Amino acid sequence: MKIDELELRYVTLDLLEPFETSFERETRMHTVIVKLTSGDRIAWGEGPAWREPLYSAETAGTVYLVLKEHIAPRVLGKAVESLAELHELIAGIRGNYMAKGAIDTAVATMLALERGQSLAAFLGGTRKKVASGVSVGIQRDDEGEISIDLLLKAVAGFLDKGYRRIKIKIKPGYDLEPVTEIRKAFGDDLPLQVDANSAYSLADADVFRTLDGFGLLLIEQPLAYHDIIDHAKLQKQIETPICLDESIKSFDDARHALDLGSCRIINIKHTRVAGLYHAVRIHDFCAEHGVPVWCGGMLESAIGQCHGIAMASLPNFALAADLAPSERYFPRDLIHPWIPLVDGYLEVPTEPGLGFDVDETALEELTSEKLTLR
Ligand code: OSB
Ligand code: MG
Repeated sequence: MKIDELELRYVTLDLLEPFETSFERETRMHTVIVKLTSGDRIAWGEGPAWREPLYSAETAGTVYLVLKEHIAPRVLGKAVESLAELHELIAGIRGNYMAKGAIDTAVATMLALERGQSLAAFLGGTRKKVASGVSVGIQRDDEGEISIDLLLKAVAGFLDKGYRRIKIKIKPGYDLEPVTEIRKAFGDDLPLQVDANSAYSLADADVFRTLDGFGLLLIEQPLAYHDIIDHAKLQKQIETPICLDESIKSFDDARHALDLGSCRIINIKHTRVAGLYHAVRIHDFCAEHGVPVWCGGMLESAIGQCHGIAMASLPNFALAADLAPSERYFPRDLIHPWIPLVDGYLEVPTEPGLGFDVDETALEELTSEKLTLR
């Protein structure tokens, strides 16, 4: 497959509701969409890095720049027959995982398309459907005060829609109370997990020891975004599995974390680890070591959701994903028709490539900057 042309687009998507984590409250998603042309075929990639470097060091701006200045010159005009070959071309570029993830997802989708395979089949997926979970942000009332009542209403609404698992965002001072209230309202059987997005330190171990009493599926990224040492110390002090998100940016990060006992579960976001190629390697390594993984999300567009669904069809994606239909996130999205939620599951497409049609009218309207490179 020859990489003939790359079109880069800086895209902003309004969120239906603000999404608040321990690190920010956002009303718009900023992402980069890549359109890859090879002969008469096109395939789509996404690098969903957000506007500010608050989740990781990357932003939509750096993803756009690195694709334009550093990745495109290395891959344009090249013949690429596997994801391994793509990653050889860009391996010299340090960091910039989401920028690499954007080209990786486009190339993976194109390779699948060329072989007449669905992206899921191309990656080695086996599941026919993926359980959909929902990540519920911190809720505020009209006065701007954090509201547990609104949180409980939001959770009830998602459970009504059929979502299979609830994850809530926590931060210091807002942790034991929301978990207690959710358990009171929905019972001990509700599959529930929490995500701290790096808001705590080892000095907060007591909070996590108390959370042990609530039967959580996992505690996601309690400590610093680059840490695996303190997480190992914390994991020794608590029963609930720690799940790493931000800290795992590469295969070696995953290997080191399992070596040290920093976590018992890994959240794989393919774009956080430079794309599907490394995501599958991490999946396989975790499977060999009896460590379950699940597919996280960045509130990416439906294009990125499709890449995630394909990845989450691999066998060791054992927990519900942070993947959901467009209606969960955006008033307008980039595919048409939207992915449906069926009894709390997302069906894995079997058509060649992405399995959904990109809505190029919506894409054009939501693009603030674009560039075609040959
Ligand atoms: O930590 O998992 C996270 C969204 C943006 C950045 C980081 C995270 C999240 C989510 C939302 O939790 C997951 C989703 O529904 O896409
Ligand atoms: Mg997370």
